[in-house]
Amino acid sequence: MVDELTQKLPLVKFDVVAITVNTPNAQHVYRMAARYRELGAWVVLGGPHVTLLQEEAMQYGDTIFIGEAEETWPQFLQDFLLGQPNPTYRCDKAPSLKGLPIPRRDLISGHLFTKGAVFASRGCPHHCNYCSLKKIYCPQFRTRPVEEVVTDVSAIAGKFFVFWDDNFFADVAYTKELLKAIRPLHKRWAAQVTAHSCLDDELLSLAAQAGCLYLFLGLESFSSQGLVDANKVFNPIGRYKEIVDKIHLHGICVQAGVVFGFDSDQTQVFQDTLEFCEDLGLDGVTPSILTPFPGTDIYHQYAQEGRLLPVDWSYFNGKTRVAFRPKGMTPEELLQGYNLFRREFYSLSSIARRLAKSRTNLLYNSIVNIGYWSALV
Ligand code: B12
Ligand code: SF4
Repeated sequence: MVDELTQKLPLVKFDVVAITVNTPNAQHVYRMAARYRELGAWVVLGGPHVTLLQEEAMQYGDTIFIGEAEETWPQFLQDFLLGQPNPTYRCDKAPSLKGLPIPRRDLISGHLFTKGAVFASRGCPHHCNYCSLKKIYCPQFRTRPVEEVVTDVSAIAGKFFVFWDDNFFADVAYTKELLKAIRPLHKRWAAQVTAHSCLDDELLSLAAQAGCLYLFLGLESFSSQGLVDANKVFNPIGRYKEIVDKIHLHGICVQAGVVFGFDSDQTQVFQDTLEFCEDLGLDGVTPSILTPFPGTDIYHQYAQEGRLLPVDWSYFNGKTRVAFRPKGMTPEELLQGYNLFRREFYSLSSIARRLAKSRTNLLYNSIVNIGYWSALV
């Protein structure tokens, strides 16, 4: 088990090399796959990019996995041991999330992000048009049995972990039950949720009692038209302030996701967004550049309109490059505006203004914000 964020790849001969491919790292993975094939390994590719672009991935792997692999991976291992692996394994029906093995976290080296990752559910009931989730998972939203999630969380050695569910509050009744069950474990955690579910005071109170440190809210845009562009009209812009205040009242920090580059965004969007974020007293923002991942509605729309730039997959990282021609500005203006927003939002003056409003977990919050500031100066 190798995580390239923290480890170097050992370039020696293995029997099987299995790699997850996301769009921004696809070219890199294909290069690594070629090297391992030269060394004599059977290379297996799976993950979002493979599921989205099967024919492309087939050129680089000996076997590819399409979709979820809980049931197809054991089948592959059996076939491989018999010397008859198939070129393709496809998930045709949604695998159950019951009885999943507890991850061997002892095999993970170094990185806290992955050592403390837990999932309670899979999928999301919404259909935002820039999100590839509906294309990479079977359509049904599913949850794991509460007691199995408790066992999984208990197995984490450290105090902190992240629920990496795409929408942790998607099934409110299930989440409430789970929160009550993890409360006695006395851990601290974070999760990604949709803003409107945070109008539920009982849910927030249970989250706080169960050790929630911060919630990641996909606010995405402060313009109604921006949310129409994103097919995310369930985000109640008019109630953002009420929602953020409620979360803070429960002693939980708010990290917001914001996306720049929607069709209605003009260059003024960066300054406007900064003012909104400061006004809300947001503890943190993860800004992204809109990215038309293959398989998404916006990918098809921009392809039809001739707005995809002739660039390779490394441009699809949402952080340092632009992969399409926005409507209301040039690609260069989008990248510059995004960078300006990051610098301004994590400037010392903005940090001071925001934390004075938030007054939540001030020690933790100051350390995180100063960390961002020092990374940018
Ligand atoms: C956790 C996470 C992160 C974490 C990763 C932490 C870590 N070190 O693991 C962080 C925050 C760092 C991150 C970063 C990014 N992420 Co991310 N992330 C996720 C998230 C929420 C969960 C992934 C996960 O672990 N799932 C749990 C595992 C068990 O399931 P799975 O990955 O879906 O895999 C299943 C199948 O795909 C298959 N499978 C997967 N890999 C393989 C490999 C083999 C060999 C086999 C057989 C099967 C197989 O089997 C699994 C079980 O069924 C997903 C959303 C999602 N739900 O998938 C987005 C997601 C993967 N991320 C995405 C993106 C865009 C990014 C970023 C570009 C964001 C950004 N702008 O910075 C970066 C890029 C990182 C990179 N270099 O690739 C997109 C990818 C889209 C795409 N086309 O590639 C996703 C799908 C989100 C989305 N809604 O679109 N991410
Ligand atoms: S709410 Fe989040 S996870 Fe769900 S479809 Fe929209 S962007 Fe994807």
